[in-house]
Amino acid sequence: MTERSRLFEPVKLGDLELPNRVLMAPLTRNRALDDGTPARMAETYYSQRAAAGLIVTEATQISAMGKGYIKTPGIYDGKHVAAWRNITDAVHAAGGRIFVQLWHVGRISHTSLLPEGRNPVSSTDKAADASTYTENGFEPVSKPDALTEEGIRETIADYVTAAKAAKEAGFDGIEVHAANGYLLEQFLMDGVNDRTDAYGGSVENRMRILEEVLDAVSEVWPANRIGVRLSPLGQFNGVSDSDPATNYGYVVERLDKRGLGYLHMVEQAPGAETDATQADIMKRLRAKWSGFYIVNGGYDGDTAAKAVAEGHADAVAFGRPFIANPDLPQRLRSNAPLNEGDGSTYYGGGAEGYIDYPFLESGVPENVA
Ligand code: 8OZ
Repeated sequence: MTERSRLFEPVKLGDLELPNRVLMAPLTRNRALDDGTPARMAETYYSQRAAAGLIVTEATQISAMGKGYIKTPGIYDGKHVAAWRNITDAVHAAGGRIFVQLWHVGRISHTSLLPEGRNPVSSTDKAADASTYTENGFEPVSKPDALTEEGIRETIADYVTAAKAAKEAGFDGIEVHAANGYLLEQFLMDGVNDRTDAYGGSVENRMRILEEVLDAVSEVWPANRIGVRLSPLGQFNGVSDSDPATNYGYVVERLDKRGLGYLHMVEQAPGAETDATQADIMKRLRAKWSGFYIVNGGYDGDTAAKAVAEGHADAVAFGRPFIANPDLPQRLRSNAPLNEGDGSTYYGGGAEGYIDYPFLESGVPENVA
């Protein structure tokens, strides 16, 4: 077994000092108000988890058009900012650090979730083979309209609005969600993007919107406070790419030139086994990144420590284990048993399964620096 202590060596992420390499992955929990204001109890939820080296919030829509599920939070108006400010204050008071994940779902939405019943937008006008949660339960997503170039410009402006709101709300940084089948991945992946303009065709063109989003939010945040999340092997939400090694090789090389805070790689979907070919692709992509590298997907304490010890990753983001174990770093450090998560309360509901998972000893989060 690799020494678990490798996970508890402090590390610099840009100018931020992380006390450990056990990070909290973004986790959709569907407990926000209908207008996108995070619930009050999110202050408790996030501050309970402040021992994470870094918290990345649940995916948070940058605009009303960026929403794709019921009860997800937003970060684009004053009400959102005020509620998030209370959350970031609570996390900071508990000794933590927190980035907000900026999200636009693209075509993974439903007309009933969008302003004036509008169609979702995407790189394409073809509907995804996917479903989402609406007021009527789990429903197939609606057919999107392909964004016009003007629509792309408006969307980028929405990212800037959200990036500014994130600053006002007291976040330590932002993560641009370009993974898991949502808008930016709908552009990146050649199995979805069927455009013939400057935003489709070559991988250079397909990543243009991501580059423009990053250029735009870099006017608001220093590059080292901006992370990007990718899922090159992802097939979630109806996406596919014919050659992730080559296409994402290009994407990672280009992103590496920006001096970003980090690259956050979703290496595998929950429950999916990565085969040798896929593991090899992820290794090759990793080798193209010179900055801070976060991995996510199916790690436990031992495999995470090994990834850090071998230099595969600087830090490991844990998702489900952090839902059920607010003191996950302490538990991994002491090899303590983990609480089991209750899948029926992952998405939606109240305090149960959200802020009532027990700590090891006391209810007081303690930093593991
Ligand atoms: C689970 C349910 C709904 C959304 C992602 C934002 O996969 C999500 C998500 C996950 O990135």
